[in-house]
Amino acid sequence: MQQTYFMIKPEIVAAGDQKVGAILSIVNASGFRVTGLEMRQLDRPLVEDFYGEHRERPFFGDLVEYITSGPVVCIRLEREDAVSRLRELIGATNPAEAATGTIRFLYGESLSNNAVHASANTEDAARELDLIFG
Ligand code: FUP
Repeated sequence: MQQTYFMIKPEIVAAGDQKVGAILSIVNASGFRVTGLEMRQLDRPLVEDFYGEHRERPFFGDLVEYITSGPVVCIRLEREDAVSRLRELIGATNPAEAATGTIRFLYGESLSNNAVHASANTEDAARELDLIFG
């Protein structure tokens, strides 16, 4: 069993429970078990740390602004090969390039507003779960 971090981003939470519920249903139907779940508004220092690898990128300021703009749903997921399976399930970073049926294909609006986050690798999963859930 492996754990990964999944996050439903602010524009989806702001759109209401129906979209949040639909995304959780997709994840659940794909064999993931929810072992932690919390809706909360993340503060700026935490998000700057979370996305620290992008600190020097031109989009960093907007990214931090967006993720801190409203509540997100923070989720710990568990299944076999959870990290790579969840990345497959969410699709490419840019929804315009995401495979048909993936979560970003279905719910992403743009590269910056791409509905969800999933840890990129096992090291990031451990780091992100520790940052968010302690
Ligand atoms: P991902 O791991 O798929 O979430 O993608 P990245 O870690 O490369 O990027 C993190 C977030 O930064 C993305 F979800 C969206 C945002 N981003 C931009 O806004 N512009 C870019 O050019 C690249 C990423």
